[in-house]
Order: sequence, then C-alpha cells, then structure tokens
Amino acid sequence: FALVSEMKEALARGEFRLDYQAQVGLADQRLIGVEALLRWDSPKLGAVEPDRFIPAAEDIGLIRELGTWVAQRACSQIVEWDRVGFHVPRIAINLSLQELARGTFPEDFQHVIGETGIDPSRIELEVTESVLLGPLAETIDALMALRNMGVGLAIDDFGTGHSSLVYLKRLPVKRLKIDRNFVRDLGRDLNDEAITRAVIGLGRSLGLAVLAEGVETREQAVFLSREGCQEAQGFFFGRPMGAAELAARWSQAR
Ligand code: G
Ligand code: G
Ligand code: G
Ligand code: NA
Ligand code: MN
Repeated sequence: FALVSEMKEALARGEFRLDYQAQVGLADQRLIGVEALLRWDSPKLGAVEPDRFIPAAEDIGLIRELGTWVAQRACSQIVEWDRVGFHVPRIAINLSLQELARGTFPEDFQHVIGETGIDPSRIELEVTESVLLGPLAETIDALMALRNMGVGLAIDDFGTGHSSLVYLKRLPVKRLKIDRNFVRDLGRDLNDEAITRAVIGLGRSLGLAVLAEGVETREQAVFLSREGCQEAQGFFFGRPMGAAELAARWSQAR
C-alpha cells in the first residue's frame, strides 16, 4: 500500500520536516515556547497528515526512527536558534503512546539531549490523556525517568480523552493544553465556556500552567485572558511555520 512503501524511504530521502508554532504569554504576547509539528511532503502522495502517517509508522515499526529524528531535529533547532541570538525558551515535542511505552525511550531521549547539548529543562513532551491511561506501569516509569532528567510534561488535547483526573496527581505534569474544540466556540457556546473555566480553575488549584490551543481570534484571546488563562497558541498568534520564518517573525521584539 502506497503510504507504507513510500514512508520507508521518506526519512532517508529527507522528505520529513518540522514546522514550529509559537506559544505565547497572553498578558504580553511574548514568545514562551514553540511546538514542533511533523510534516511530510511526499513527492508521490503530496502532503500527508500526521494523523495518517504516525499510526502507519507505528504499524510498520518505523516510529522509533521517526520519533528519534523529530527529537534530534527539534532539540538541534533550539540550539541553532540560540547560536544566532534568537532565544526560544522551550520546545514542545509530541509523543505517541507507542513511543513512550517503548522501554528504551528515556535512554534514547537522553542520548539526543547529550548529542545536541540542549538544556533538558527547555524540553516539554506533549502526550494525550489516552497515552497516560495506556499500559500504565511502563508509561509511568518512563515519565518519571524523563522528569528526573529534567524534561517537562504537558497534557495535550486536555478534556477530550477518557479522563481520570487521578493521573494529574501521580504524574509529573506541568501544563494542561485546553483542546481547540473547546476554544473554537468561546463567546458562543456556554458549555464550552464552562469547560474552559473549569480547566483553568483545575490548573490553578493543582499549580499547573494552562495553555489554550487553537486561538484564532482576538475575542477568544481576551476571553481566555480574562478567565485567568496565561498562555495560548493558535492562528491568531501564528500558524505553524518553518524555522527561518518563525525566527524572522519573532526576533524583532515589539
Ligand atoms: O499539526 P497537525 O494538526 O497536522 O497535527 C495533527 C496531530 O499530529 C496532532 O495531534 C499532533 O499532536 C500530531 N503530531 C504532530 N507532530 C507530531 C510528532 O512529531 N510526533 C507525534 N507522535 N505526533 C505528532
Ligand atoms: O493535537 P495537537 O494540538 O498537537 O495538534 C496541533 C494541530 O493544530 C496542528 O496541526 C496545527 O496545525 C493545528 N492548529 C494550530 N493552531 C490552530 C488554530 O488556531 N486553529 C486550528 N483549527 N488548528 C490549529
Ligand atoms: O504579524 P501579524 O500582525 O499577523 O501578527 C499576529 C499576532 O502575532 C500579533 O497579534 C502579535 O501578537 C503576534 N506577533 C507576531 N510577530 C510578533 C513579534 O515579533 N513579537 C511579538 N511580541 N508578537 C508578534
Ligand atoms: Na499533540
Ligand atoms: Mn500538541
């Protein structure tokens, strides 16, 4: 099947790249970090969505190599930006369940940290709730090992998974990312507003940062800010873009 046969060669042919999306502080719209988003422009298939090719990479046993490439590229990028005087405080990297459940993940990641020379406290791993409710023992061990290395953890798409809030107490979580489905109808849907307020309150009670995803309008940004959400990400602040474009856009401080 075309996707699989193409993907096996794609990494070697350099067809994958990372885009980066700004994460900003809502109070001052300063850059607080970026999320790395994997992209595949296949000459044969066109642009393929990560939601399609990540599961395929897992099925064919390519996820380790692909995930290591992502980590290596993302961490190197932060160091390269440092060198040209563009300081991005933090890089967020997405992880799938299969990556985290692999016994060697923390070691593999430590290796990337050593090779790139990045300060591990500038790395945040994003996992969804379903990842945390997966095969628990191995996952918890891996997360604890990563925490001990200094790497941070964010819960992506918060509120959409099968959520048992117990894991927020047991795991070294630093940040909740409010799913963009709740953000989309702020100002129009009272339920979404209530859920958003509740997540912001939960974060405050537990001492976790809360970042709203998918902010597309000023009205959404204002609503979130007024409700006490301190961080955001979305098209209103910038689309995912290449490293050079991101640096050009954000390096002239306003
Ligand atoms: O950026 P986009 O909307 O296409 O991302 C779709 C999904 O793919 C998101 O859920 C995102 O978390 C995931 N994703 C993007 N990049 C990576 C990556 O490098 N690794 C993993 N495991 N998932 C990614
Ligand atoms: O699941 P995760 O949150 O990692 O997915 C990130 C995806 O969300 C990326 O594919 C990115 O392109 C997309 N995205 C980023 N900002 C916005 C936005 O403001 N609106 C919408 N609809 N999608 C966004
Ligand atoms: O460039 P444009 O006007 O589309 O920017 C949209 C938003 O992105 C602005 O509201 C601004 O907050 C943010 N932004 C873009 N570039 C910068 C920058 O260099 N510095 C800061 N602080 N914000 C920026
Ligand atoms: Na994600
Ligand atoms: Mn994410």
